[in-house]
This record gives sequence, structure tokens and C-alpha cells, in this order.
Amino acid sequence: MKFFKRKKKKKSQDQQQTSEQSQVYSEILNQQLDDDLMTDTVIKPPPESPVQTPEDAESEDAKSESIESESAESESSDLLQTEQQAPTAAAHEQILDQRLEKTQANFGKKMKQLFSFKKKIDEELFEELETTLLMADVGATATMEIMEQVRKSLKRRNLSDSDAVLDALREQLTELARKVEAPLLIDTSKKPYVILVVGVNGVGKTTTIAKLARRYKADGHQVMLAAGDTFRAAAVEQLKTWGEREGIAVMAQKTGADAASVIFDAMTSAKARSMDVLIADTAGRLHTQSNLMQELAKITRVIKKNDESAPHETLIVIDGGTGQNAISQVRAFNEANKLTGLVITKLDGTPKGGVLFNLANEFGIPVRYIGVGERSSDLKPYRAEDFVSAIID
Ligand SMILES: Nc1nc2c(ncn2[C@@H]2O[C@H](COP(=O)(O)OP(=O)(O)OP(=O)(O)O)[C@@H](O)[C@H]2O)c(=O)[nH]1
Ligand SMILES: [Mg+2]
Repeated sequence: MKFFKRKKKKKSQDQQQTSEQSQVYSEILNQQLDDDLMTDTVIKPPPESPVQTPEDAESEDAKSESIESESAESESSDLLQTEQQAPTAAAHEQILDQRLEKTQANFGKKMKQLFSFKKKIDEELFEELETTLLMADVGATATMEIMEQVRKSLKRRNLSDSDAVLDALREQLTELARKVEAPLLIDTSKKPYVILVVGVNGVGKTTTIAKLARRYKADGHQVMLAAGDTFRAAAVEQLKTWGEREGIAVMAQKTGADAASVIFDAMTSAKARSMDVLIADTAGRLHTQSNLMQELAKITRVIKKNDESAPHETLIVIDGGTGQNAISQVRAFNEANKLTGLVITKLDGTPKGGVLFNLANEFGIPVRYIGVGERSSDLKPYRAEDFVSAIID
């Protein structure tokens, strides 16, 4: 622990530089507290309807419709369950730890067990440590680099007890995690501030959009959503129902409509209505399907025709349990549309939360939020130290 603290002091200069950022974080986290004290909503996708391709649908009939409701009443209450859950401020601190306990059990606990048996550093200990990192999806390259740094830092300080290894490891993981710590700040000079959300099927895009919209609305922004997933009727319904319930405008067109046009029209409407934020949903697509990836690139081109500076944020949503495939996903989506942020979801359901380190090491794209559950308050602004501490300590 002493070793960790000494190294920390050396970094005070860096920390000074990020103190402004930290202030922003605390503001965001305070807001998070307020959010948690609000009514919690579970955003449930509607029952699956048969997959429909744009060709199947009559796109020429696609008619724009705007759904805006001030009412919190919804007939489709089976899709959205509301529950009163108001954790206290003290309980809030434990929420992240609880939600990430599966990873913690597979990662932190395993490592501690390892160190409790071995008091002296030897090659076997390093190998077992490497295996633990690999098993948690940290990835081969990141694991090698982390282990090399751990070895170097132990050698430099001439330390040889296993506690020092754990401290050095925690420090390396935190350093890597910090590389991608940069909260998403809404630039209010852009009206609307356009957030495009992309990713493969079922990773949690629509759920994340609903969570974000709720958060930004609570922050006092005027929020509009664009139902850019026009492949499935259920996808449009999912967003519309939720928007009605939360009093958030959803711009949607019929199933099969051209996604780029839906988003373009939503931008025009958002401008006319002085909206602050427009969040655009897109259909989930396999990163290996080049025609679908081209369609995504077209969406960005069309967005730029409306506003050259948009999209202001292109967020990829990654399922936290994806493993090595997450690297190929980010690479392919980044080629089609330059990604500016990541949301890693379902971290509550996986024992392998290491994918974040793998992505941080490979791309260094900021992680904006982490999804730790299905409720509307289960989207947390990403904070490196909290994350590392939740999975190790
Ligand atoms: N446990 C957990 N479940 C989540 C989280 N985020 C989303 N989900 C669930 O994941 C499922 C899929 O979520 P969607 O938001 O519909 O995913 P999507 O990416 O929009 O899916 P497609 O539009 O079909 O590509 C739903 O059951 C969500 O409740 C999370 O952070 N934790
Ligand atoms: Mg969706």
C-alpha cells in the first residue's frame, strides 16, 4: 500500500491537470445521486416481432410522426415497469460494488486467494496472475503490457513480497483505466447536440438511449429521440412507448423507412423546436456485414448535410460479456463511423469485466458510461478508480 501511495505522489502533476475533470465528475456523480433517488424504471423491450428488412416494408409510405406526451400514463405497462426504489446516499456508494460483484468474485477474489497462498514472488505467481487477467477478458496484449509494467515497477523498487505485486497490479490497471476516463459533456452551443448510438444486435443500445435521455432531461436539457432502428416495428414501438411515458419527444417513421432520413428529419425538427440534445437509435448490425456498415456510414454523411459539425458524439455500445470479439466490433464500427465514445453495458451480468482494459489498451476511446443493470438509473458515468476498486477490492 505504501508503494502505491509513493507512486501516487509522483503523479501529483498529472493529477493537477485532471483536477478540473474531477470536479466535473463529482458534479456528474452528484447528479447520479439525485437520479438514484428518482423513481426507477425498467426499460423492457417489447416482445420480438418477425425481422423485417427495409425491402420488406413500404418505405414510400413512411410518414413522419412525432410522439410527445406530457403524461406518464401508458397502456403498455407490461413493457415498462416502474418501481419505487430510493437508495440512500450511503447505499449509493455500494451500488457499483454490488453490481460488479460477479467480476469481483472472478477477478479480485481470485487474485487475493492467489496472494494469500503465496507470500513470495516467483514465476508461478506471475503466470497465475496472467491467467487470471486473461480469463477476465483483459486480452493478451493488454495482459502482457500490464504484467511487464508490474515486473518493472517491482524491480525498480526492489520489492519482493506478494502484497507489493497486488499494489503494483492495481496501480497498472488504474493507469490503464484512467486513459479512457473522460465524461461526455453536452456542448450547449450545439443545438441540437447530436448523439448517434451504434453497435451490434442486442447489446443494449435502445435501453442505454432511454437511460441517457432520462438523465439529460433530469439535468434540465430538452431531449428528443430519433427512432433510427427502422428494421423492426418492435424497435420503434419500444422507443415510442418509453418516450410517451417519460414525456420525451420521439421522432419516428414507419418500419422500413430510410434510417438516415429519419435522423435527418428529426434533426430538422429538433432545431425548429430548440432541442438541446437529439439521441439517435440505430438498428443493431453485425460488424462483419459490410452492406450494413456502409448504411451506417451513410447515416453519418446525411447527418452532416444537416449540420456539418454533427454527430457530436458517436457512441458504440458494447456488451461487457463480449470478450475478444469486442475488439473486432470497435475496429469495424470505428472504420465506418469515427467513434468518440464507448458505453459498456451488462457489466452486472458478467464475471469477465476485463474487456474495458482490453479496449482501453487497444483503442484509447473514452468510456463514457457503464451499464450495470436494466433499471433506468443503472447507467453510471465511468470513473476509473471506482471501477477498478469495485472489481478488485
Ligand atoms: N443486466 C443488464 N441488462 C441490460 C443492460 N443494458 C441493457 N440490458 C438488457 O439487454 C436487452 C437488450 O437491450 P436493448 O436495449 O433492446 O438492446 P439493443 O442493442 O437496442 O438491441 P437491438 O436493437 O435488437 O440491436 C434488454 O433486455 C435490456 O434490458 C445492462 O446494463 N444490464
Ligand atoms: Mg434497439
